[in-house]
Amino acid sequence: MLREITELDFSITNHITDLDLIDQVSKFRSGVGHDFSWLRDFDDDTLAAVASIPNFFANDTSEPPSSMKHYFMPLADYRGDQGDGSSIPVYAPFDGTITRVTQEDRDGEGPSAAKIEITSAVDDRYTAMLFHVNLDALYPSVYNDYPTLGEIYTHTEDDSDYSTLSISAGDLLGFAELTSANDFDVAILFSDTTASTWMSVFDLMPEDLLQDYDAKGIDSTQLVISKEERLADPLGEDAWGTYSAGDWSVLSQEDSNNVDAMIMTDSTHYLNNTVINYYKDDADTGVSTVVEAGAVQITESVTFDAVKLSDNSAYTSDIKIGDAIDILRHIVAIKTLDPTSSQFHAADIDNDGEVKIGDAIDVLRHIVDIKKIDTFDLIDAQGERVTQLDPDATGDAPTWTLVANGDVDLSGSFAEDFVVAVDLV
Ligand SMILES: [Ca+2]
Ligand SMILES: [Ca+2]
Ligand SMILES: [Ca+2]
Repeated sequence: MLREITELDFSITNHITDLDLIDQVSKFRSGVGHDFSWLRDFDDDTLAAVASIPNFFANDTSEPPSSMKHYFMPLADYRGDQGDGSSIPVYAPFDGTITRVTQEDRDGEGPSAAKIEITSAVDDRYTAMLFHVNLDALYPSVYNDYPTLGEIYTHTEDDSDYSTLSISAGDLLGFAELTSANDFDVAILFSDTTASTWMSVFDLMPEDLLQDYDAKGIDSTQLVISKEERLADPLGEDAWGTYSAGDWSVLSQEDSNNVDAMIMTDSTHYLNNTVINYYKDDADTGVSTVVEAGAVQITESVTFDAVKLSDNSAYTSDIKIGDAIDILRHIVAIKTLDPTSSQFHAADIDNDGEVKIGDAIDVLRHIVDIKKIDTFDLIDAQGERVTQLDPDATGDAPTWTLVANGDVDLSGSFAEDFVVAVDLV
């Protein structure tokens, strides 16, 4: 289920990696890796020493032990024995500036690329931290490293050989270091003058990016374990270091590859449980597509000018005199229809691209039962009528809306069994 559509105070604008290459994502406040909440094991002297270092760590001591970041585990071909440091891209989630780069080791097992910190250009309270990245040569390998902290940490001087600290959302920062490793990780620190706390990148993700996870079967709300849930179900000492399925969400890679288009009946519902038949010049082309929860697969190429639904009970038509009047009003320019609107496409019954008297007559004929109108248009996101299925189309699956010809005021309705709410998919 998609999160309720709400205005985010701040949002990321780009995925941090290519979702087609990812098998699993760990949950915020999971038991993966090690405690990553606040510096509960630091003594007071050390805490005092790090307090003045910007974006050192979260200091919200109300958090129970958990991993307040997300680990991304690539597909099996790209991790562990098959892992390398040059296959899984890491992208900048938002516009910003590199504020720190440190060289990492992985759980004390030796060098493991860089941690890069990017502070937002829009709101500098937000800093993304991306771990284990083999950075592109554009960026410094060390920048603004922490000061030496007694025996705990030794400062490294800045790398002066770099081209830029300026980052745009979607910039390729480098590739995740996955040689003999299973995952890489991402954290977001929210830091104002009084407090700093870790946030889930999924709580900052706008709807269009969440939909890409949704398309892979990921319910993004399940990627965040709330503080209340974690307090009620604390992680034991033995939680760390072993794989636990409950800590991860698995992306479904097969399903998404099979979805070529999504069919909606209105802005909040997908068509469901039926078959679309494709027509050209009033004749059935013989091509049809099954629709399940909006998703269709396109396996054949066809040119068409209208579609019909195989199941007559899916839709209750409501073509009345008011629809004819809407067409006449458009013709005499009393109330013109925007040519990219569903109403216009509904009014253009013969799909010749114009709304004319012949369309009004078609509606009247339907009303007096001389000639039934039972065709629909498929309208793309730009408000254009779709006229072709292309099985070789690449890129994201387009979303098309079904519009009933003749029903200019869009008063017809789909039966409950044949639609599904967008947020339930
Ligand atoms: Ca039409
Ligand atoms: Ca027409
Ligand atoms: Ca109507």
